[in-house]
This record gives sequence, structure tokens and C-alpha cells, in this order.
Amino acid sequence: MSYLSDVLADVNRKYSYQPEFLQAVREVLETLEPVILKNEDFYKKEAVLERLVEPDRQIIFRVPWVDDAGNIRVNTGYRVQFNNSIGPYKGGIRFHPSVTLSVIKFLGFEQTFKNSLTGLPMGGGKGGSDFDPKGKSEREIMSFCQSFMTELYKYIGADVDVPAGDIGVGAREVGYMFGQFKRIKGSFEGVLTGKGLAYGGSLARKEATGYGLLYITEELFRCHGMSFAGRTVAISGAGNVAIHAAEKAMQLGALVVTMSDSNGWIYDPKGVDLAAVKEIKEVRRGRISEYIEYRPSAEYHEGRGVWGVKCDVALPCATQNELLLDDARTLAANGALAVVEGANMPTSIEATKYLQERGVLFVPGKASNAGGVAVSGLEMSQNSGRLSWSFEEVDAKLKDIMVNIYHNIEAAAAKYGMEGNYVAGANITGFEKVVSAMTAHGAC
Ligand code: NDP
Ligand code: 2IT
Repeated sequence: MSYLSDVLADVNRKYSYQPEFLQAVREVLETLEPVILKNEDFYKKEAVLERLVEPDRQIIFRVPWVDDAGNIRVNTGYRVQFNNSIGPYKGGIRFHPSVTLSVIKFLGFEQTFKNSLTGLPMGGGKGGSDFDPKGKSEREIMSFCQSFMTELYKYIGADVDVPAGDIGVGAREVGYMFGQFKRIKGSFEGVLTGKGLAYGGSLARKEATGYGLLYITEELFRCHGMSFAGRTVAISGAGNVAIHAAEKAMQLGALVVTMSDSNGWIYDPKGVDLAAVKEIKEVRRGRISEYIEYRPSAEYHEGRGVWGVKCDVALPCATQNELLLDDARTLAANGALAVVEGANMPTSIEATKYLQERGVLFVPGKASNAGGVAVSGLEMSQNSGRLSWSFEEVDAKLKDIMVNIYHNIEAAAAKYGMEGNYVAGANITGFEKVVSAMTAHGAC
């Protein structure tokens, strides 16, 4: 058994009850094999892999809050501070009933590599709760956010750990959490990103993940001698990432024909009416099924189905494991040219391998959705410098970062003889920087 397979076997044994975490670890470790084999004794002596797969600390807490009927309700809160070798912990907070320690660990693990890829000094962390924001009143959301921060504030700070949004957490929730932190600590600091523009937020943060996804997709196409304009794009999700991915895809001349939420999906062959989706999701906080009220000629279907639509480019932007082997088969059979992940780990390992074998260009989320956390890093810089940059300035830096990520992961894959394998390229690039910092710090 090699060092790498020993560590993988240990993690599988120890955390057999954390499937999402094991999936994320397996995907990364398997692609690192050529790097580890080149210098196995060193990595083993330094226990590099053992240190990478074990979070620095995991904070789990009770979140009591009062609902509108006056009942006390209880959820579980998490913050996993994974690795701060290259900077303060950084990563979003997810509110969704599916949140478990396994989910937060997988996200924190991925985040460590992603943040390294941005080139900015940010370590990896993630947090969240199994709280379900759906159907809750404004007051209940505020009550929950305040209670969550009443415990979390002890563990975070502008130079310690800087959370942001993720599924179920947008500007509204970040605002409530920021307010509670400020109130308890008496300190106005850049402790969260994705803040409102009136109190230290960055222009273009809201758009950053979706726009960044399209910047890297455009560069991918350009470097393969193809144009992106005129392509048909299938997008899943209808949240922050999906909406801004659709917006930038349209600006770049593509036709976006699908969007979805956890109940169902829409197919609009004329091209999705994004103003309608924004009104449904951002103003009414409604369901994607309402889309046909705006566009009666479009189709609405219950359940999953986005990947059955013929497209050139698939952008999964909802959640983990939403693009499975059968979906990959359908996409490839329908002639898809590229799958570029907006969500974190939306594609299963089997589906990823199938797409790669069939020559479908595949960019993993830790590279392609890094635009969000990259602009969070720029928000941190602006907060430290007491500055606000223009939209154009932030957007130009974002584009630059995404183009650089593409070239770095492309070069790393090629260096190890895996041309075009951007999964390996992303993992190797992220790994090399984190490990060089980690080993410089000694046994910690
Ligand atoms: P939002 O909460 O804004 O939107 C999430 C979307 O995905 C909604 O349409 C939601 O539908 C759908 N969705 C969520 N969970 C499920 C599920 N279990 N099954 C089916 N559909 C689901 O989140 P974001 O857009 O911010 O996040 C989307 C993805 O992008 C996540 O994987 C996140 O980790 C990742 N990401 C986000 C970044 C950011 O800056 N926000 C940065 C990088 C990655 P419904 O409303 O019905 O629940
Ligand atoms: O998955 C992610 O990268 C995010 N949810 C954004 C994290 C951040 O700190 O901006």
C-alpha cells in the first residue's frame, strides 16, 4: 500500500458515516497520486495528507430561537475551521435542512483548495445550520441569525475567520449576523463578506460567483479554439449563483434555456426571461413554477430533469450531487461540449470520470466557482484599507483571477502528464501552495 492509499483507507474507516466528506477527500487524493509519488518520503514524514484531511477545529452548537407562535425552536450550528496555513479561515455559511457535519466538512475541505487557487491569502472554513429558511417570516429569520451569531461570534474575527453566504444565506442574513456581531463585540470590522454596500460590502460580490463561472468558461472555450457566443446553456438552480451565471452567459451571447429549484425546473427554448426569475426568486421569494405565469409558452416540470435538455454547456449551480452518471451519459449523448461547475461538488465522481473519458471539457467547482470567494477576498482588502473600489475595478480583478486560475490548473495538469484534466490540475495547484505554507510552519 502506498502512503496515499493508507491515508485514504484511514479516512474512510474513521469517517465512514460522513459520505460527502469522504467523496470530497477521495476526489482530491486520487488526483494527487503523481505529485505524492514524486516525493513520497517527504510527504509521509511531514504527515502532509493527514494534516490536510483533519480540520483544525470543529465547532458545533445549539441555536435556540423563537418562532412567531412564541415557541422555542432548536437547530444545530456548525463552523469547521479547516486550514489556516495561507490566511485566516474563509468560507460561507449554509442554512439548509440537509446540513450535517459531513456536508460542512466537505465544503471546508474544498474551500481550502479553492481559496488557495484564487491566489489571495485565505485559509479554508465553512459553517451552517440545518435551519430551513423556507416559509419563515422576516422576524423568524432575524431571530435565527441573531441566535446563530450569539454563539459564533466567539470564534470569528477579521484576522481569524471570515464567514460569508452560501445556500440559504444572502445579503439579508449576512446583515443580521453582522449587526449581531457588532452589537456583542462593539467592534465594526470586516468579519463577514457579502455585506450590504452601505456597511463595507464590495460592489460585484453579489454577481461574482456566477460572473466568474462564465469568465472561466469563456477562457476555456477560447483556449480550445471555440467561441462561447451562440451556445445553448443549461443551468440548474435559481439562486445567487445560477441567476448571475445566467446573466453573464446572456451578456456573452449565449442562450440560457433552463433553470430549476428543489421542486422542479423550467425549459424555455426562447431563452430564459431573467427579469422574471429575479422577481420570483429575489423579490417574491417564490418557486420557479411561477415562471410560466410570466412566460406561458415555457415548460415547467416537477422533479429533476435539466440535464435531459440538449445543450452545449451545462452549468450545475444548485447543490452537491445533482449531476449523476445517467445525467452525464445523457449530456454526452446530446453532444455537450463542456460541464463547468457553479455549485460545490455538484457532479458525482463517476459522472465526472465519464464526462472526462468522453472528451467533455470539465472544470471542477473549486476552480470555476472561486470567483465568489475571490471577490470576498477583495472585500476584505477594501475593508482593511477603508476603501471602496468601483464595480469595473472589482469586475476586472475578478476576470483576471478566473483567467489565471484556468491557466494555472491547465499548466499543473500538463506538468504531470494529465493534459485537460482540470480536476487534477485544480487539486494539484491548490495543494502545492497550502502544503508549502503548512510545512514552513513546522508541526502544526
Ligand atoms: P442559493 O440559496 O441562492 O440558491 C440555491 C439554489 O439551489 C436554489 O435554487 C435552491 O432551490 C437550489 N437547491 C439548493 N439545495 C437544493 C437541493 N438539495 N436540491 C435541489 N435544489 C437545491 O445558493 P447559492 O446560489 O449561493 O449556492 C448554489 C451553489 O453554489 C451551492 O453549491 C454553493 O455552495 C455554491 N457556491 C456559492 C457561492 C456564493 O458566493 N453564493 C460561491 C461558490 C459556490 P430551493 O430554493 O428550492 O431550495
Ligand atoms: O463556496 C463558496 O466559495 C462560498 N460560498 C463563498 C465563500 C466566501 O467566503 O465568499
